[in-house]
This record gives sequence, structure tokens and C-alpha cells, in this order.
Amino acid sequence: MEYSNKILKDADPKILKTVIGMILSQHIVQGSLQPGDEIGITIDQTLTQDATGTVAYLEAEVLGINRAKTELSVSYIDHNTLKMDHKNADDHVYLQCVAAKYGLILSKAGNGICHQIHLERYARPGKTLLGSDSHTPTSGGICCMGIGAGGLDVALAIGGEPFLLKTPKIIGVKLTGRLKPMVAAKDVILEVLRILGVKGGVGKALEYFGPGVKTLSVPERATITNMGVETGATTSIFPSDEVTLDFLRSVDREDQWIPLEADEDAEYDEVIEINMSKLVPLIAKPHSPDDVVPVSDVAGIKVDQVCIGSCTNSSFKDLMTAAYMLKGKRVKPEISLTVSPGSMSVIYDLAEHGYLADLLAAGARILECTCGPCIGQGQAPKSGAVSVRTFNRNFKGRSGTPDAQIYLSSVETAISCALTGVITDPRSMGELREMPMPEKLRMQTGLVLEPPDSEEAKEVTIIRGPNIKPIELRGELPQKVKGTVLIKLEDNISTDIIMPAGIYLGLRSNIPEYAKHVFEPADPDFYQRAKERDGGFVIAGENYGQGSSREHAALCPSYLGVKGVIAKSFARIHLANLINFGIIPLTFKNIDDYDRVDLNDELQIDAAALDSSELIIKNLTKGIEIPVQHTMTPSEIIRIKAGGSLAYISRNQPQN
Ligand code: MIC
Ligand code: SF4
Repeated sequence: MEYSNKILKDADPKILKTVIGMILSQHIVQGSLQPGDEIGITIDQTLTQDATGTVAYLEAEVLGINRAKTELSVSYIDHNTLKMDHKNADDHVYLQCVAAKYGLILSKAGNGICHQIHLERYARPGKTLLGSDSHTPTSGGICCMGIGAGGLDVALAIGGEPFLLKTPKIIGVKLTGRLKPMVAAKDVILEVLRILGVKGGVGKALEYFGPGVKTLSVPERATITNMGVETGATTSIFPSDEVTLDFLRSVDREDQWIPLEADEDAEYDEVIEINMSKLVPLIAKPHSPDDVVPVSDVAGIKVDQVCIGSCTNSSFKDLMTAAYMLKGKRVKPEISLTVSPGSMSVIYDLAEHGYLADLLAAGARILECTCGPCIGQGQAPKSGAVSVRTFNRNFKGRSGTPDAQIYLSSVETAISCALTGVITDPRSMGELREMPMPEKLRMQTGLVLEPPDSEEAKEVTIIRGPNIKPIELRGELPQKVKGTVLIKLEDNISTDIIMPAGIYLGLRSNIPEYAKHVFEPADPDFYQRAKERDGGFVIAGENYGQGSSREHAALCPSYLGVKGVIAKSFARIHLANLINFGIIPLTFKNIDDYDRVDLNDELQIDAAALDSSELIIKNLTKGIEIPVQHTMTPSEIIRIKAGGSLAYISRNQPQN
């Protein structure tokens, strides 16, 4: 690949030989490609979903963005589609108006899960995609560099602003061998999680290479890039090769193919090697995606529910596998088996090829093409149930049942459990017949709306239901930031703990109401305490804010007056969201100091001290000083002092 002299001069020469480096260098507009350095990249495509999209577009309105400047932007409605009352329905109307006004494609409720549809219809090799959903790297399966971000960052990208990120270190995942029967792509990513853990990918990106790559189809690759998110990695990618071309051909987009592979002599910052021939079926135990063991280790545990679907495993190939395994059989009577197809096209193809009938005859419940049980929208398991799911997250309580035991596995393993009633190694079920994939997938749906042209768009009025409340801007930081510790948390606190989704999804566009549930799963009294004390501090362990991209996990605490989070370490997207909404993110310089701060201690930070990356927090209650640090850039420091990026940008717009 040809590069400008400047890129060559400033870049880490290693990175330019990798697929990720090649895509970054085609999009870089500021900074240099040195691991850890901040860069700005142009964004070709964006996606939002309804649960993060309403707030993203409300922010876009605050910022005065009114027409998408990207090559392609899609607004998906896939998370919250039940319409149990007016809230959902009102959000959908708002999103439809905004899409028409801004020039976005709208994928209506029921059309499918954003990542599955994006892979089928829009993601293109070599492009950048920014999405207000953490699993946006799914598109890496087709060599499109997807990155998850908060809604504000996506709104800015829609407005044509570059996206700022730290150049990741690149972990090369070398795949050799070939998957054995009943061992699946899901087992590859579970193995990666077993090796790296839920924070092993923070500040890094995963690039797959090696002879095994060619044995995996695009939907299989997308399962792997999708769940790479659970390592904390910024993005995951496969090269664009003949397999990519075959997939694009099957969805009538072969003209969008470009070859894109790492140079033969590419070197990575780290290399993990996985011999797929030696892999066995794996399963993640409750309550973390990295608690991975061979299925045989937990075989025999009684199962109550099996759920197939989510953006990890809802492709035509996945559901065809389920149908092949279920054909002519019945699921155990005591098991509830649900199937959520990833898109309308998937269900259309299943129907056309007769697989839908096989699923129904076996006793599967076919749900809508949405996230559904993955985000606690229905199908909460019974108390204490064991549920085996093909999903990507099993954080405690996420299913809607706090004491449910959620296991994550491949489709092959999950269906084996549905047939036997206990956790079962799929290899004991015999081999699958050869599954010929159809040459063409029917991209069939009536649920996609193209936007009107810019002239017609001017006539569109944005309709807002009563549950849609405007976003309030935070004030500037005072000189002395003072408050008590409102909560002290352990390691790996997910955004599902900070801001639960499930039954509260209808409140995503109503921050004052949603804020009443901040930290509810960890401490139901948090809201009251925060209100009484007019905010304060949060103390946390490692990897604070892992999981989803929901900026509500920063926006709602910010609304309650949370001033800062002092943690052992942060997850990438959540860290950016904290800065966007004016919450100071600090880490302990000495990890043991975590033990020197307790609930209710009064803390004080000098705002001016934030100019340096190392500073002191006074623990006024204990009369001690605690050294802390931050990784904010000079521009982020300005923003945090101004009350966060949203407040800063909107107050500094030219028209104001
Ligand atoms: C998730 O899987 O947790 C979600 C729901 O898709 C989130 C987005 C959200 O909270 O709306 C994500 O992954 O970013
Ligand atoms: Fe939807 Fe689940 Fe995927 Fe999140 S992880 S986008 S909730 S299917």
C-alpha cells in the first residue's frame, strides 16, 4: 500500500503492515500511528440503535448537527420493540423523523439486530464504522473496521467530525488447523476470552491471520469479531479475501469487494496462536464471559432454558445449524427453547429453505428479529434457572432474573442441551450432515426506509412524545471538587450494574426518570443517597464500566451530581463517556490505596491540579492524601473542566 511521507515518518513501521494499520492510515487526519498516541480518524459509516440512538440524536440536536455528512448512516430499531406502553412507540416515531431529517437509513422494529443487518447489507471492506453499540466490531468479519462508542461520539461523526481514539496495540491472533465437527467459531472466541480475560484487550485490537482464516466463512468470522468486544478490545478484524468476496456475492454486493490482507512479513505487538483442530466445545460459566471451561467440565448440569440468537449467533448459518440438529426431533419437555433470528432476511431464507418448519416442529419458540432476551426484553428465566444462551454477555442479572445461572455457548452446544435437558458436549450427539449454504441469501424485507432528499427533509417535523426529555448540560467544575464516597465497588463492574437495561429500557430518552435506577443492582439506596448529598464520588476496582456502550451509565450519574470515579482501571468506551458527561475519571497510582478510601469518606480534588496527569486527592475524613492519575489529553482536560464534552462543544459553537 502507498502512504504519504508524513504517515510513514510518524508511524510505527510495524503497524502499517497490518490490516488495522492499513485502514487507520487511510483514515487518519491527526496524530500518529504509535501505540497509545491519540489519533483522529474519519468515519465512513455510522450506526445507532434505539436504546442509545434517541439520546445520540437529542445530543446531535444540541450540537446543531442536522444532515449526515458520512457516506452512510443507519438508525436501527432493534433493542426495545415490545411497545408495552407509549414510551417505546414514541421513541420509534422520534427516530423515524430524525432519520428522515438527517438523511439516515431507518431499519424499523422487527427488521433485525443492527450488527447482523449491517454485516449483510452495508459493511464494506476497508471502511470505518462507528456505532453507538459496543458490538459494532462485528463488521470486522467483513474487514470493515467497526468501533463502538458513546452516542455523543457517533453524533459528532454523523456531523463529519473525526473520531478520536488511542492507537491500539495490535494482537495478532494466528489461526491454524480447521474446526472439528461440532466445534464452532464461537469456541474460537471463547478460547480467546479464556486466554485474554475480560480486560486483556483494553487498549488493543485483535487482528486474525494465518492459514486457518480461510476455513471460516464471513458469518463465522463475525461471531468472533463480535465477541472480541468482551476482551475490552477496541476492534477486531479479519482480512478481506476470496471468502469475503463469496459472502458479498451471496448478498449481491460483490462490486464492494476489495482485497485487504496483512503483508507477509507483518509483525504484531503480541501473537496468540490457536490451533483450531485442537479446539473442543467451550462454554462460559456464570457470571462472566471469560469464565470459560470445556463443555465436558460442566456436562450433566440440568438446563431450564436455551436461547439461540443475539448479534453473536443469529446468522442464517447459525439458525440453519440449529434446524439441522433439531430436524425430526423434539426438545425436552421441561426446556424452553427460543430462537431470535438476526434479521428479516435470515427468517425469510429459513422459511424459503424449509428450516423454519424444522425449528417449529421440534418445539422452538420463534421470537421477533431483535435483541430480545439478550438485553432482558422478555424471556427472563425462572428463579434460579440454568439458561444456556448463544449470546455474548452473562453478567449477573442481565437476563432479568438476578439468581439465574447464564452460560454462553455455540449453537451446537446450546441445541444439544435443548435436546438432552442437561449441559451436553455436542460431540456426543453425532456428526452433522454436510450443510450446503445457498449461493444467494435473499435480502428480503419491507422494513427499511431510505431517507428523502435534503430538500424534502427540510419539511420533516420532529415529533417528540412526552417521555422524551431534553438533555441538560452540566455546569463548569468548581475550583475545589468536594463530595463523599457514595458507593464502593469491586472489579469488573459492568454498565449493566451501573445502569440496568431490561425493564427500564423504556426510560432511555428520559434521563431524570432513568437516573432513579443508577446502581440499583448493586445498591438500591444509591439514588436516594446521591440526591440527598447532591452527588459525590464513586470508588471502583479494575475494568470499571465494562460491557455496553450505553452513555446513560455516565449521563445518569452525571445528572445525579456524581463528580468523579476513582478506579483501579477503566474500560475504554465508558472512560470516554465519563469525559463526555463531565465526570472526572481517575485511577489510583498505587492500587493498594483502594483500601484507604471507604464509603462516606469525604474527598476533595483541586480542579487546577487536573492539568497534570498525576495529582493528589485529599481524604478529609481520614486526613490522608492519595496519589491518583489520569490519561486525559489536554483537550479532554479543557472539556472536563467545562462540564464535559457535550457542554463544552455546545457552549463553544460558532452560533452561540
Ligand atoms: C448491550 O449489549 O449491552 C447493548 C444493549 O447492546 C449495549 C447498548 C445499550 O446499552 O443500549 C451495548 O452493547 O453497547
Ligand atoms: Fe443486542 Fe445483545 Fe447484541 Fe447488545 S449484545 S446488540 S443487546 S443482541
